[in-house]
Amino acid sequence: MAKHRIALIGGDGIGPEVVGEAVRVLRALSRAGRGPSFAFTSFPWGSDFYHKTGRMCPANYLDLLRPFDAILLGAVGRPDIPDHVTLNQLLLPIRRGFDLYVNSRPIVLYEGLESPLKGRKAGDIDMLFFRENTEGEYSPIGGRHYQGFPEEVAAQVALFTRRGCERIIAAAFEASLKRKRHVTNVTKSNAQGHTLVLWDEVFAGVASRPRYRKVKTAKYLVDAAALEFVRRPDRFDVVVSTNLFADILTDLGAAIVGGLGVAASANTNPARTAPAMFEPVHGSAPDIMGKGIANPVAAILSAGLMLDYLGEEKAAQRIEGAVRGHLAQGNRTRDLGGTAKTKEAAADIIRRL
Ligand code: GGG
Repeated sequence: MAKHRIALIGGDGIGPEVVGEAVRVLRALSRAGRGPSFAFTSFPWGSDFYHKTGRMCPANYLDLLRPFDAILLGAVGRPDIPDHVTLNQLLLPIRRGFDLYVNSRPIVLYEGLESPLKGRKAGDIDMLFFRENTEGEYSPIGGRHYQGFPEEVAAQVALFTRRGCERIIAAAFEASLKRKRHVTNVTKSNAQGHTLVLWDEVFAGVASRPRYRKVKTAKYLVDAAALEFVRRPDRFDVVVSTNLFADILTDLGAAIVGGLGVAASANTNPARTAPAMFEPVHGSAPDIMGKGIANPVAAILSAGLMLDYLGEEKAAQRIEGAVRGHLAQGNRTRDLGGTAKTKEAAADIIRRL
């Protein structure tokens, strides 16, 4: 049985707690015989590391991570360090440094979860979001001038390349072939007449490929998409959008299916040129750090996405099935209306594997 080499970066806040539980689930799968086998290596990177060294991780972090098959990351960010430092020194450089341009985020209303949207039940909301992950509004291009003076200026370039647009949009179309053959383009090209007009043109080009002739498409401006997520979320199946828009919309997506506690994500490069990274969508939640009450489901589902990526489809299905059972019948964590502690929720999922 192949041993998958997994790098663990718990990071900050509740990150190490939920990654710890995801690892417990993975270990339980291994023990169950015929399951996948793992070699885990933990990296103590994050805000504590920053206080000791002045950096969130060593300068050669990409070299250290490159030998792994995948990375499982918890969360980054702590109130005593500016958020733009934590994010720009750990999470974003891994996404960019390994060219993990696809950030896929399932948004599923599972049985047992209550949507704040009236009358929505399990199965009514089931989308797969594709977030462009390496450029757009997150491009690290810009700067500040006249710092501290009244005339201070700041500029940040939202950089869109034809190649960058094409590859994420193509990834969304490719995924739609295994779903309902429907892709929604979320844009704002009425206001952003350069970058997002390019984005829309590239979308139209990909949509016209013979391979995707059976794929239906829809287009929403991001503000209208936010409205429709609340009014008619069943209209969406595969959705593709830019780095920032998709980040915001997938939080809204999480909110309509029970919250960030169940929102998983995968950062991948379909050419598999480097290790992919899997992480819950949520952040470090410093307000509940160390209390043992964080919801481990998003991290466990992210580990499931990792297994699927690693070719362990059956094991991935077992994780998803166990999580479904837990959410439908088990004692869930407080954010989902239950009383379970982090470890109890994970133990319930392990029992259901
Ligand atoms: N799970 C990793 C984490 O801490 N995410 C919080 C966050 O702020 N992410 C920013 C982003 O995905 O753009």
